[in-house]
Amino acid sequence: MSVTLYYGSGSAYAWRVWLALEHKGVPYDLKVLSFSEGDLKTPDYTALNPRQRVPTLVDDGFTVRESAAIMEYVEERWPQAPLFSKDLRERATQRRMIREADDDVGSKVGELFGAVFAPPEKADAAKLADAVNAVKTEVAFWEPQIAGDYVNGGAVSAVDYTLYPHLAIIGRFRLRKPEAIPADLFGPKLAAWMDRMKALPIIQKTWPPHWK
Ligand SMILES: N[C@@H](CCC(=O)N[C@@H](CS)C(=O)NCC(=O)O)C(=O)O
Repeated sequence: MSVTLYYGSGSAYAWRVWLALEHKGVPYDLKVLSFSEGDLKTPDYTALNPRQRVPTLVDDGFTVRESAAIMEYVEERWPQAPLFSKDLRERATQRRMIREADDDVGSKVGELFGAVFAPPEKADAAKLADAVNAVKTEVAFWEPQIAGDYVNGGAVSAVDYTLYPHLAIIGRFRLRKPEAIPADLFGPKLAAWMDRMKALPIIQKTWPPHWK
């Protein structure tokens, strides 16, 4: 069996797949691609992922792209250490959360990324404040949904592995522009969940290399 994950440091989408493989204890080869060196644009990588994005998973010659689809593939291919609930309705809720994490959290955090890392000539304080507020409004949706130590209750799931990478990058924004990111951005439950997630050995092991 040969499993290869094409990954890019700092990509929330690639990180969740790395977490899924680690969670399952699947042996894999991690290929770290560099965005700035053009590794995603090479003909070889484009053949695997015509959209030139990470992540891509290759399992014994079978290629899957799109991180949510990869997670579902990993779950079914290696059923040990489940990432999703066995209960139909709980699973539907998990999939809804994953979709919202990608579409709603991911897009708003992406806008904040653009505002925080804008070059000086494009820096726009009002746009930055709007982006912070949009993230604050979005994360408020999650505060009442934290059901226990992890988002769905007592066990870590695909939802935690999806949401955490989208939010962890905000720590990087804080390093770059401490004054722009309010201390109370996350509610108390979400903040405690973030700390719990960060302390997990699996998160430490997969921490984006260029953030260390
Ligand atoms: N919907 C895709 C999104 C993947 C994506 O946007 N990846 C970004 C990194 S976060 C990427 O590879 N961008 C290409 C680039 O920046 O050159 C998925 O879930 O896999």
